[in-house]
Amino acid sequence: MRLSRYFMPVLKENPVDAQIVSHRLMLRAGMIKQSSAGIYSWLPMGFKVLKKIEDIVHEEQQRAGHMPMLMPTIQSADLWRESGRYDAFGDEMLRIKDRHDRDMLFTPTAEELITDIFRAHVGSYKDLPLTLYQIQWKFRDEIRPRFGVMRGREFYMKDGYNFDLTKEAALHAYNRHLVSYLRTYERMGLQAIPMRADSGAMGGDNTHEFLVLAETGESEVFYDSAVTDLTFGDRAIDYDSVAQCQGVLEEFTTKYARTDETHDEALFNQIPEERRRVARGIEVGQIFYFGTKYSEALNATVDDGQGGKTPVHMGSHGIGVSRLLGAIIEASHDDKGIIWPEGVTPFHCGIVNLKQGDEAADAACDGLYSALTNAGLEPLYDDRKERAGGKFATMDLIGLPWRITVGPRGLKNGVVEVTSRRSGVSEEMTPEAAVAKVAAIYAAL
Ligand code: P5A
Repeated sequence: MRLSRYFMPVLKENPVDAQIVSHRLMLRAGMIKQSSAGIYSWLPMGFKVLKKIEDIVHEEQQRAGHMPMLMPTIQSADLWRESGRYDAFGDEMLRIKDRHDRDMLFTPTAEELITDIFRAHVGSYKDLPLTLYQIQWKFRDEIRPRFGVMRGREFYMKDGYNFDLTKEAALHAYNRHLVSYLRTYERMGLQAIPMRADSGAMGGDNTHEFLVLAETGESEVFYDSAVTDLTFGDRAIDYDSVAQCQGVLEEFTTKYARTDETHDEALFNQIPEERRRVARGIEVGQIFYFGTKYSEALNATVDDGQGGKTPVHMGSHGIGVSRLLGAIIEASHDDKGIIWPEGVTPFHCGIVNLKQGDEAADAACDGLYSALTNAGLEPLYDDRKERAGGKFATMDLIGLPWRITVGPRGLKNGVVEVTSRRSGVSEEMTPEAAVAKVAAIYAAL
């Protein structure tokens, strides 16, 4: 993409109403525009990152054996009356009436609807286990929408639902989700720590939230600093293996890590003092096992193979896809702007032409652009007639992990400059070597 043709309405000034850095940077980089409180338009660059995050979520869900589908955003109130949550959800639910005066709502989550689909089509234990998921817009009429996409009213969520014959099988689904979430967040360059939490409106006793540590986080968290040493890495895991998933769960959840809702001061004080941490975190996901709560309420049963009918055991599992943009920026920025992790960057690298209109510089940039594109990468070429300082400031603000700088002086010696956004370190090399270097970095992901 040529920057001269791209719609990226960068703001020069700091927006006054944005209280946290991720919100400020998303507005300044022209990624989002507020349309009303807690509701945003996703401008091309914001949309691109949203899609990259969504792609990672899809890949990791399907790697774990979960099936993608899509449910409507507008639902009938009837199902929610059946489960008892129509009233229980309270003012957070956006209630709508259609022209026939029927009660409808904008989905805040979809346990009821998926259970209705299940009961209509699945009747036998032989069809289990089953895990379905979607990535779909949700609406919660939050009392205090704030921090941009972090606490929106309209937000994008991956929501998955497992159906199993027994509690043991459903707990395996729970563990499998925990493992796949660890992988998912790491691919986005994030450390998200599973912490014991409260199940709130979803119900059930088993639940973990995934938290990214950040001073601006809305949750207060308490943990043993040893949990931050754990990484999932690229270990091979068989998602069907009960033992393997259980092993990872134990590794990642045995040490003390809890949100304030479940914090236990006496237990916390058993951790050696130098490892006790009280901090803040951003909740980027949550997994639940709630047994037969919805299957009993909505009568979702299967024949158990022994002549009886039994309600299925269920859980649900959410990832805050749109919130993740904010969380990633909170975890990865400096005073000049965003620093995208390679896994989610909107463009793989920037090309800065120091002297637009100079024949050699223009030709070298065009050559780099096609070589990078041919290597399967997407460069953003700053071809504007602007001063070098302004071009660097824009690149630093939007945070592409790699920048190739091209100028007449370097070209005389046959070199361009490759700069890492994260370290700020620059290296001179031939244009061919620059393409090979950037291509190799992304090939290794
Ligand atoms: C799990 C999936 C659920 O809704 N039902 C289906 C379960 N869980 S949850 O914890 O309430 O939400 C899942 C994740 O969605 C994100 N999230 C939000 N993101 C932006 N703005 C909001 N107002 C908002 N509310 C929830 C969080 O990341 C949460 O973990």
